[in-house]
Formats: sequence, structure tokens, C-alpha cells
Amino acid sequence: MSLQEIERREQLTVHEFVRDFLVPNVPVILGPSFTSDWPALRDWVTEEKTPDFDFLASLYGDCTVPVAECDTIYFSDQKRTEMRFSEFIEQWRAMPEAKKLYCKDWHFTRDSAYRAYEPPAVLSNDWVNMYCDMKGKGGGGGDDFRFCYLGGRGTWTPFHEDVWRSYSWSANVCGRKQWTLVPPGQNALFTDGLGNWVHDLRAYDATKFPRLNELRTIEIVQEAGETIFVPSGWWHQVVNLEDTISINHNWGNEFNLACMCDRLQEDLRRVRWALRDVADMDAFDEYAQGVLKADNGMNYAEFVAFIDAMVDVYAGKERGWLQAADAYFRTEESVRGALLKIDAVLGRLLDDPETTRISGLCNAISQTRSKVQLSFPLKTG
Ligand SMILES: O=C(O)CCC(=O)C(=O)O
Ligand SMILES: [Fe+2]
Repeated sequence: MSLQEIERREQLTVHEFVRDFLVPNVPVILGPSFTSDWPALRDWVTEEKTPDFDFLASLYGDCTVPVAECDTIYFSDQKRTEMRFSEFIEQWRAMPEAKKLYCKDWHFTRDSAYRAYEPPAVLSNDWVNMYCDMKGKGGGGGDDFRFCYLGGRGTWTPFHEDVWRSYSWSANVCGRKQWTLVPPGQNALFTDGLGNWVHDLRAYDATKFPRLNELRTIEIVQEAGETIFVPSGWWHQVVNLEDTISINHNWGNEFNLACMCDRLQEDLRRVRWALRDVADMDAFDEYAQGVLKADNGMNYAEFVAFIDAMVDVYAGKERGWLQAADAYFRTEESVRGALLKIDAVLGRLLDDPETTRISGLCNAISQTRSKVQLSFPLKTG
């Protein structure tokens, strides 16, 4: 394993972030100034820079939260349970390292009106959460990808790639995290051909993964107040080095839309391969899409609906939603750039033979595409 550096930036304009990190799809650590005005950094942390358990319990004590037992493997993840937040805090305080209980993937913004944070401007172009919010307003009982993670020393997250090949950003409210990041293009080193991947880079079976020692990784310790940007398709593993609280988002936008499309197409190929024994059943294509949706939370139709909603934001009746993003992303040039990238992905989907197998999907894509092309004349073909 080789060590490389990851950049730390104390200041960064939106333009620089797009140019230096989103477009080349490389990680960066944003300095503490990006989170210094967050209420969470003021209210959730004691003067000793440890979690303010009393404050947190008074705010969230009655909430039910998801908790992982870090050292118990469950399929490719850790065993998960749920408990009251107050109980989690009690167990954490009483036996900090006993069971390695890690409250993770907690959709905490739904559980209180308290506004803990505001994403910094550079991270504000977030189609994933915008789409969730749009669906929520429509009475669809919206989901979201805004999370809080809380755990003591030694709690950790197994090696993984983020859902849908989304980006992530993660900010330490207090504590420190050790990140191992893997630049894309090395999957053959950490997968075994049966669709399994390494669970823990620190302890693995070398007979199953004989080439893992060739993996190029980037190791970085993220300090309190710092925010890490995890690019699209960069696998990673995370270990808390002390009592640590973080806030994170999975997110995405025009700059990783093509990566999200790649991942969806790869996932469908995997599903079709896994189901190859029943491939001659009636309505197999619909069945495969159903499995894709169940495994992934998204299938082709859902991806097209997501893109269609973004077209309405950039070129149609939902323009108001764009106010959530920094002004940089609302300029004519940015809007045009986003629509061009959307058009390219829609073109790719139309060329994908899978699309023609799903009833009505070609039509839906063509309709979305004509909305893009009507908004201003794009050169295609
Ligand atoms: O902090 C952790 O334990 C995991 C965070 C993570 O995987 C992410 O932000 O993508
Ligand atoms: Fe992740």
C-alpha cells in the first residue's frame, strides 16, 4: 500500500471547488472555517471538546436511532439494531469500548426542528437531497440522505462504496476519524469474482484476496471541525480514533450524474447475472428491475424520474428549488452546463438496450430530453 497526500484547503471558492475537486473527482479536506458557524459545534461539544451528552440527550433523548454493533458482521455490513437515543448515550458513557456501539445513518434532521448545521456553499449543489425534499413536499413521505454518526474510539465503518456512486461529505463536530480512501479502478484487487468484497482492510483473508497488498490507498486523519469530500466511486473505510460525532450527506449533481448512470448499468448487469437461471421466465425484465430497486433503492425508471425532476428544476416549473444551491450554480453558464450533462446521460440511456426492454421508458426519456432541448437549442448527435 502506498501513501499519497490529500489536499487540505482552508479557503475555497465554489469555482475552485468545482474545478479542482468535482471535475477531476478527487478528495479534499475542508478546514474548520467551513463549519465554524454551525450550531452543532457550539452546542453539542463541551469545553473539553468531547460530546456534550447531556445536551444531546435533552435534544434527542426520546428518538429511536439506528445502532450498529461494529464487530458483528451481517452480510456485507455490521449487525444493526434500534434503540432510544438516551439508551445509546447511556451505554456509550458506561462502556465506551465494550460492544463498539455506533449510532450511524441516523436521519437526525427529521427528528427535531433544531437546525444543527447548514452545508457550506461549495457542497450546496445537492440533487440527491433536493429530489428527496421535492418528493416529500408532494406528499410522498420523502426520504433523505442527511445523517449523524456518533461513536467512541474504535467504532468503525467497513470498506464500501457509497450508494448509487453518490458523493459524500462528512464533517467532524468533535473527535477524529482515520479514513482509508481508494482511488477508483482497483476493484479487481478487493473483490473475489463472486460479488464479495473485503470487509475490513486491516484484517482480511489473503487467500481470498491475494492481490490486496497491491492496493493503492490514501490514509488521512480528519480532525475536529474538518470536512472531508469523498468523490464518486472512491471506496473507503473509516475508524473513529476517539469519541466522535459527525454530520454527513450522500449527494450528487451534474458532475457525477454519469458515474451514477454507470453504477446503475453495472448493478443491472450484476442482477441479471445473479438471476440467470430464471432468465427465460415471463416478464423477466420487469422482475430484474424490481430486484434492482429492492437491492439498490433505485432502478431505471426511478433514475429517469430523478433526472426528469432535475430538468424541471433547471429548465422548468420547479426552478425555485435551485435557490437551495449557491448562486454560482444558478448562473446561466452553470445551468447550461448542467443541462448539457443531463442531455448526454439521457442519450446514453436511450442507447442502452436495457431501456427498450422496459415498457414506456424510451418514451419517458425522450419526453424529458425534449424538455431539455426546448429550453434552449442544444447540438446533439
Ligand atoms: O464516518 C463513518 O463511519 C462513515 C462515513 C462514510 O462512509 C461516508 O461519509 O461516506
Ligand atoms: Fe461512505
